[in-house]
Parts: sequence; C-alpha cells; structure tokens
Amino acid sequence: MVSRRDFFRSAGLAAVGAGMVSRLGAAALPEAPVMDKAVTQPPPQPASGRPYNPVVTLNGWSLPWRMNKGVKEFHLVAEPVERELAPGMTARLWGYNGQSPGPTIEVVEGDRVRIFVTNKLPEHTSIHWHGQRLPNGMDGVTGLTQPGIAPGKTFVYEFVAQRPGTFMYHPHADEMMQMAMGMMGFWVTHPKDPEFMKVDRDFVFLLNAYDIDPGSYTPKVSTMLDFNLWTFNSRVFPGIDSMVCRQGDRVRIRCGNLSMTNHPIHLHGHEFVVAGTDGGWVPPAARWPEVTTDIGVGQMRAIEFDASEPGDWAFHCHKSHHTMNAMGHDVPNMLGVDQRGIAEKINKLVPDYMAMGESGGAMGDMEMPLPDNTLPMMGGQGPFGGIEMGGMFTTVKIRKEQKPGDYRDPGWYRHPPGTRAREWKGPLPAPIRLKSGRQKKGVELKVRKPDGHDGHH
Ligand SMILES: [Cu+2]
Repeated sequence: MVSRRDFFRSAGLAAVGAGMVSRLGAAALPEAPVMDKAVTQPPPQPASGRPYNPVVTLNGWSLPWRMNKGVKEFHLVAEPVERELAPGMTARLWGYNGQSPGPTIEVVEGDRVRIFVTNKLPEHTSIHWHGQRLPNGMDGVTGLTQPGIAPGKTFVYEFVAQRPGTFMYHPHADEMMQMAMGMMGFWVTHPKDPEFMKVDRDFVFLLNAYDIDPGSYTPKVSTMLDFNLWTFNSRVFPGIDSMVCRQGDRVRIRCGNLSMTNHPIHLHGHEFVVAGTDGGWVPPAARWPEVTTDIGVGQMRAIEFDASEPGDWAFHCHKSHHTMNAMGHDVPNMLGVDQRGIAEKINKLVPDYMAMGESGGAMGDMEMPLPDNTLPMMGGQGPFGGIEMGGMFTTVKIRKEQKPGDYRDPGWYRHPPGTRAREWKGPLPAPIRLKSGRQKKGVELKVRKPDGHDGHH
C-alpha cells in the first residue's frame, strides 16, 4: 500500500514551500505520499468529493489528495527514484513521489484542483498538464508561461478540471533529459455523471522507453531512436502485471505515448473500438472496430471492448523490437550458418558474444551469463515454456470466475479439453502446391498488349 512520509520530516521541503504557501493562506502543504512498490495497486475509492469510478494504473498507483475548503490539493515531488523495470533490473530514474511514472491524478469534471510541485532534482523543472483546458499561466512551459522551478523550490498550479477525459503530465523544462529519465504521469478527469460511459474495468498506463546499457543503471538521455527497453509504465515483460478481467466485463484500456516513436498496440482474441483520445470521447457512431491501434508520440488512445472470450490473451506493441529487452538488439542473423565451434572461439575474444541460432532465434531459451542489472532479450515462462517476449508485452486475463472488482492474478488459463493446438500424429495429406513457372495444360492466357496487338502465350 501507499507508504506515507511525514512532510515535515523533510525539513528542506518545509522551508522552501513556505513562501508559496503563505500567499495561499494555508497552514502547511499537503503531505506527499510516496510509493515504494512497482506492482499494480488496487483502485482507491474516493474518500471525499464527488463520486467516480477509479481507474487502475498498471504497475502504478493513484495519488491521494486532501480537501481544503472545497479544493482538491495534491503534492507532487519531482525527485530521483529507483524503479524496478522487472525482477533482476532496477533503473535509476527521475520521477515523482518515489516512482516513475509518477502517480495517476484522478479528479472529477468541475473540481478545483491545486497541485503543489516540489523540485528535489539537481536542475529546474516544471509540469505541463498535457491536453487540459486551463489558464495559460498554468500550462507549465518553462520560459513561456513561468520560470523554471529551481532545485529546492515549490510551485503551485491551480485550475478547474473543465473537460472530462484522459490526460498526461510531464515537465516542459529540459524535456529531452527529464522525459528520458522517466518524468511523466497520467491524469484522469472523471465525468460528473458516474454513469456516463461507465465500464467495469478501466486500466491506464504510459508507453515509454529507456536506453540503459546492460550492467548500468542510468538511462542514456541523448538517445533518439535506439532505445533498448520499451516499457509500459516503466516496466518491461515479464515485469508487467496482467490486466485481469471478469468474463463479460466492459473493459477500457487508456495508453498515453510519451516515448519517441509510435506504438501499434495490439490485442488478441477480441475487437476493440477507439473510444477516446486526449482530445475527448469519440462519438459512438464515429468509432470503428480494430485489433491494433497505432498510438503516435504525444497521443493517448482509450480502447474499449467486451471481455467475452476467457483465456490469457496477449496484449503488446506490434513492433517486434519493442517486445525485446536490453540484450541482443545488435545480434546478426545467422540463419542457415553452421556455427559449430564459432561461438566458443569468438567467446575467447569477446566474452559476452552471443550468436543467433542457425535454426532461428529461440533466444528465450538460450543460457548465457548476463552482466549484473540487465534482462535477457526475451523472457517470461508460460505454462508451455518460454514466452520469448520482453518489453511492451503483457496479457489480458479473462476469467468467468473472477469476482467484480478483483484484480488478483488468477494464474494461467486452463484450456477446456480439445481447445488447444496440439501435435498431430496421424497421416498427413499431401500438401497442395501452386505450380509456378508454367501453366497447366489446357489453359490459354490472352494478353492485350498496350500497342493493341493481341499476343498468345
Ligand atoms: Cu512499440
């Protein structure tokens, strides 16, 4: 659960916040809760204010608030964090309140919101509230709408959450550095009417990416294209939790892309519709069915589907390099090459050399020593062996017996007898092949040439 840190224990914070606070006439800043775990936290029911249906942040959490004379007050602390990307690999990132991404902020349409932002980074920062309608001076663009928040200082943002929908937040200060280090978060403004577009399960997460050399801990921030860790909410498979649903649920998954490239996000076994973007909800008549939707940089897509088919359904980015982890992005293709003895010889020269198998990849099963703090290129053990995936991959687990509101992982799906692909041991019919290079006898093909003469072949 949320571990809370007494704000006043951190003396530096109390001192720097004082100037801003006195102007607001408040006695003290709201506490800044901290999360120390990377597992999905159960959705918190609102303790005060208007009712809403909370979202579930994949491998994340929602930030508690306090009510102060009708204003919802949140406290974000920008700070260095340690984030476990998957068991076996931890990254030294920048984030908010103990994690990267920062906590999800959930408010209701019409709420007056006050967000205190304390900067514990070694350089200035700001927060831009991506997609929101707000006074220009609250837009968080360093140099344009405000000075940067200097290290040690606290700024306050205040506006009315006018438009219900799905938004993101991230710095608009030294963006290349700060976003490559993991500074970002999700924001959901729930509709005033809790019945509007109500769903049974509502998952949210960000698409992001890091470039961390095997054996090191800190992302290379100047990378533009060659990221080696493609993440859902700063987690890679097999470290990403499953999205667990009850059969028959209406399910919404909201993905915001704050990486440097697009991600075609694909769901198996079901069709979905794109029901919303960061610009708002798509009118029902304008939605079309999809099984993959491309999410561009700086875009959010809310997809919805009926979880009608029980099973463990893959959910992943369709770029195959985005479902691999750090090791092996530069491996040459050795298909068909007899490599007997070569790997051992090269290993004498290059200790970490790993050759791609002559009969294909199958690197999920390859045994090789890894440097400290990295992950195999593909991993994850399923009920039938290696899943051979990494990066932006997880599963949607749909079960008949899952209770409403229960997000606990039910384990692997047990396929009913006769419903799983299996080895065939009977006689094989002769394969039917199309003969190429010559026509079957008795077939005459007539071609009309462009010059008008008929040619017979
Ligand atoms: Cu991708």
